[in-house]
Amino acid sequence: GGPAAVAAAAAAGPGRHPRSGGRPCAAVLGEPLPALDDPGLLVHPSADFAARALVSSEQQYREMYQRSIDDPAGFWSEVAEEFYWEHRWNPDQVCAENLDVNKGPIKIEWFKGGKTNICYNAVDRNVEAGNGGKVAMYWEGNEPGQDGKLTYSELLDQVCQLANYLKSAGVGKGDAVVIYLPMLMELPIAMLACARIGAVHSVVFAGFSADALAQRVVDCKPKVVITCNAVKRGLKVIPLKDIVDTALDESAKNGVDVGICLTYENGSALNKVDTRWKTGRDVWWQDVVPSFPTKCDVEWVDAEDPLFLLYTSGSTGKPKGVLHTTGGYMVYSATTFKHAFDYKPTDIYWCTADCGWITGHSYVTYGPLLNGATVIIFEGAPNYPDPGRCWDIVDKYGVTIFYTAPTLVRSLMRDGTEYVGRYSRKSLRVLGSVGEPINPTAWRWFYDVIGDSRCPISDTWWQTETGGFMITPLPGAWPQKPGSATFPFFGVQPVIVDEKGREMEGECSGYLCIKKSWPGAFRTLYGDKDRYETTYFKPFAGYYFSGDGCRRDKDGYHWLTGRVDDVINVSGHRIGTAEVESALVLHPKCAEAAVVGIDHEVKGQGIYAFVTLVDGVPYSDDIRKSLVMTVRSQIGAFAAPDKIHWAPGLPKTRSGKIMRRILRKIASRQLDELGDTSTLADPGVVDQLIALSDN
Ligand code: 6R9
Repeated sequence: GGPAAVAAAAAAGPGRHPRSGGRPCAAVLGEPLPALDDPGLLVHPSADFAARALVSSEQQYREMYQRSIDDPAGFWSEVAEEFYWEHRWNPDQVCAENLDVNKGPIKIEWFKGGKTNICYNAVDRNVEAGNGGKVAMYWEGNEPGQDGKLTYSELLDQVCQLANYLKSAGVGKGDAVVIYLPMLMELPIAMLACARIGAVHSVVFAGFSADALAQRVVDCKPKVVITCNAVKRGLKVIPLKDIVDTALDESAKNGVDVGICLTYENGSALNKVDTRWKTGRDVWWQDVVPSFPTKCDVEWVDAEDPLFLLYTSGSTGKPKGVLHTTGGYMVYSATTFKHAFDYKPTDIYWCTADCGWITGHSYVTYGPLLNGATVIIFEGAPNYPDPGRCWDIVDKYGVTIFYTAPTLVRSLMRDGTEYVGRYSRKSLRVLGSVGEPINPTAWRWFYDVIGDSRCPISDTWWQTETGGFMITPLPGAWPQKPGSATFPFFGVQPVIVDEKGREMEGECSGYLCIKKSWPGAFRTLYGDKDRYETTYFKPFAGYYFSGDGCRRDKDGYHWLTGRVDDVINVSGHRIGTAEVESALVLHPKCAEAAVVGIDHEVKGQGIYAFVTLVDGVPYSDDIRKSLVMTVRSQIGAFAAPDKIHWAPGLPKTRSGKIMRRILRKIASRQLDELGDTSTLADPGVVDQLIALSDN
């Protein structure tokens, strides 16, 4: 692999190679990618849709795209002008960057010298423009019939009250606030309140376990943690406050004492009296926040001041705190939202993602509100009380843009069209997909059945690190190919490189990198600049390395083929194999663990764990269950292994490196493709593992 690969291997830590999954040519979910010259492949937007679209032809896109590449400063300045800046950026510092580790430290800066506030732009600006009476959010609870809404004026009042409370609690500019909430309106309210006063929010997905939450709290040392007492998902009540209590005890043992836990009473899930309470630290949201004034001055912050931290998985056990700043992220999340969904002020927009992930940051909260859109916040589970719930919600609110993940599409596809047919879905206009490659079969079902072959699908490729869409259809501008994310967004220069980091032209397949920065790019990994540079910029000097494989066809369409590092994508959630391994080996009976991803019909990928037990411990179903429990409590239920494969020994090289390539083949039962096993210290373990496959 050349110097780049060596650097990357070093970055990934001992015994790991970032591209050990290396399968940039792989098909998605076992489905072969369509033949490149298949004429039936193109799916055109209707003439009517295209005629009304913001970008209505490939020609128009090409001109705008070319301009964005030839004159990024001019292009992005014009976009930035659409927002309110308390102080304009320095015209000669629209963008300053160095993406080449050989030329010094990595640096990305946008709109330097500018002062603004994203909360002001997302909320106040809409009220001041006369749209205070427009609904900003509809909230749909877990139970059908349970709902609420907030206009932009009401949202502003609530954000201000919470912002004032936070200030009174001693939270100031640059302080961290951890938010551990389910999909209540209070979640985006909390994000916006932090942004308003210049505090840095770190939302932790409320499906993470106490240990995972504690780890994040210890890393970013928040002044306040915001949570609620409980949430109901489907028929299950999840006592979030108990989880937070455990996490905060754990953090305190690690030297991080959080002084205040602001707890929203989610009465429909659990009442006050049944909620565990620590007097002195815990405060009921409803007891304090409503008494604060509904006006709160905006803290004007520098374009490059941090906006939020969001932890994501990488190749090693420790989650990475991806840091986004204010100005560039604001401009980028807003403009990508507008174009990729061809947003119109009359749209009703629903993104099913949770605000605990980047999709919920950029495309539930910031992107839509910056455009003055009406968004739906859904607390429940998409198949509760039955698999028709999504379409019930679509009809109830007249949803026009529906943005979701392939895993949900596949799971609803499995439940059959009967539930879909009960609802009209006539309001739908644009569909969207995110989180993992969408296999052509799921794409067709989404398009034909959900969208009645009427709604273009925006298959948006992007990452926590990129802040916003990178490769995405503009729905009215060009025909789509089911399964392809199509072309780059304005200002984005994707390149496909080979092992040695050489850019490939035309039809090709390799590692997806980005040349030049874009406004939404993350600026660092919190507290770990070294890891930032080593993970993303050292593997291929001069480029941002995405960790994904990609193929480009002869028409220039991009086909994402999945991660090429040790990250598994389960239902659109990124999970590091090392994280799961670290969790497993915490089990007292587990000696060693090796985790690989396997194709999974609904989740996209499933987690397959090989474990060796400590000497003399026999494998049993109880052990299996408790191993799975360990992962649930270390990370969260969503990371629970789908399969535990007991391994008396693991295939290792003579230098002790686990050969994951072989484990992947055994896990997917591709036994005739094991390849060369002669370099193993003990080739016999392979046969032994195969023999134990069905245990
Ligand atoms: C937004 C988000 C990022 C990883 C990324 C890639 C996969 C996301 C995709 C996609 C193919 C798409 N991914 N969208 N792969 N097509 N439309 O999901 O962020 O959680 O950071 O995950 O997800 O593998 O590298 P994040």
